[in-house]
Amino acid sequence: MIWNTDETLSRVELSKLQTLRLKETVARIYANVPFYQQKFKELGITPEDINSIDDVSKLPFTKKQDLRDNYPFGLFAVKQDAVVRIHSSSGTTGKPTVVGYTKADLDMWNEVVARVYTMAGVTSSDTAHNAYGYGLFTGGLGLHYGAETVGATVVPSSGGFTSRQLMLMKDFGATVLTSTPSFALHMAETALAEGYDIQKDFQLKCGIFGAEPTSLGLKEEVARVWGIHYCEIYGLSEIIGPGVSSNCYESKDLHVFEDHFYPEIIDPKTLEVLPYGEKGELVITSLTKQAFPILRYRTGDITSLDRTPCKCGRTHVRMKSVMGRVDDMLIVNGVNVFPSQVEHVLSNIEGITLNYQIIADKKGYLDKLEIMVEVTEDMPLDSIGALEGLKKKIQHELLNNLYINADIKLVEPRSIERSVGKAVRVIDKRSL
Ligand code: DLL
Repeated sequence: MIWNTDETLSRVELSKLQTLRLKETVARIYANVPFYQQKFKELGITPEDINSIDDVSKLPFTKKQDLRDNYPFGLFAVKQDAVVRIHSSSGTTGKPTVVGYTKADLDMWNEVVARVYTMAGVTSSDTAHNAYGYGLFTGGLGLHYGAETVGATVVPSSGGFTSRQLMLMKDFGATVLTSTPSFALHMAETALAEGYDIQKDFQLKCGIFGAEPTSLGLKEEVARVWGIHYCEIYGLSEIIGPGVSSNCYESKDLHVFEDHFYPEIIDPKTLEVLPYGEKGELVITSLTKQAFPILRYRTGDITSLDRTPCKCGRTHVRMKSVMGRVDDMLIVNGVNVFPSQVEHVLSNIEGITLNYQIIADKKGYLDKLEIMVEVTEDMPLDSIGALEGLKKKIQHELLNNLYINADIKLVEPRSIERSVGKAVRVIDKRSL
């Protein structure tokens, strides 16, 4: 089923709608946000220069730092009395980035998340157990109201308290699980350790997972261990929260809800717009947001776009699952290391789980990389021979596939601290 016929507009109709909405957004932003007035002046453009959706490339970029520089409400385009909700990103250092919503923005957000649930096959007959964190993070409330919009029963459990969550999931007969992929895996491990029979005790049919980069191996593991259909959701607070894109039953790539969020791919170094199919940084312009409209936001996420028709009937462009982040790349002794690539290599090795942490440190003048990985339950940690063999295999695969030289530390199952929100995959001690 398709939630909204706007998901199937012809490309010509879609382009007309995008043009109309872009012009409205640009006029509103120019009239109300001094930051953008200044940017337009620097580029020598006015709203009259924007006459078609293709003119988006004339507009200025927006970066995370711009939100910080205008903390907290400097980029809002409406007066405070029209703002009905605030969210913010956690940001480990400095000020968080703050975003605001009018009533109309919340309606639009609920609408796009309802599209996601519908893509995953969720209807009013379902019970959705929502284990995304509630609060300033957009995951909890975003997935919550989308589920209510399709009429599903929502259990707003938020993160943490894993044993209690499992009890509720079983007793309430949840058919849908919404959480980060790493937390879904942690829930399954806990369920097994507590003696649940996953297939008999739970009635899950699908899960809607996102908020963190995830390898195909980890996705397959989540789907396998729970015996469910894995649906991916992508989004970021600066654009709306979860619900910017998601995948249908026909494709692993994610339809971007282009009638609200206009995507481009750029080369992060030259800032040049790249053609469809090429990999680069995803940039998004909001087309309908009121409180916090944003032009050409540089997401930092690496992906590519595909405009070929999808069997599901939706015409919206598809993006590949995020392959990594422009700023997540570790440079270790000159070699570029993407955590998602490490995860991919690990996912093909038997005897270990996908619970791992990459620790970068200094040894004299050189960088040193340690990868801590949990072994599987059946791997005897006291068998020195087996462990040495496994360590060598991991080292060999990392070197062969990614040119990474790393020390491997094998640790017991469930010994790496679990996060209730996004998994912490990298600890860079060099910058401490
Ligand atoms: O993570 C919104 C969200 C909540 C998405 C729940 C999906 C589910 P932020 O905290 O602002 O918002 O973080 C946004 O998370 O730029 C990506 O780097 C990453 N991210 C989000 N979804 C995915 C995904 C929420 N499906 C940042 N795959 C984004 C990979 C993702 N990375």
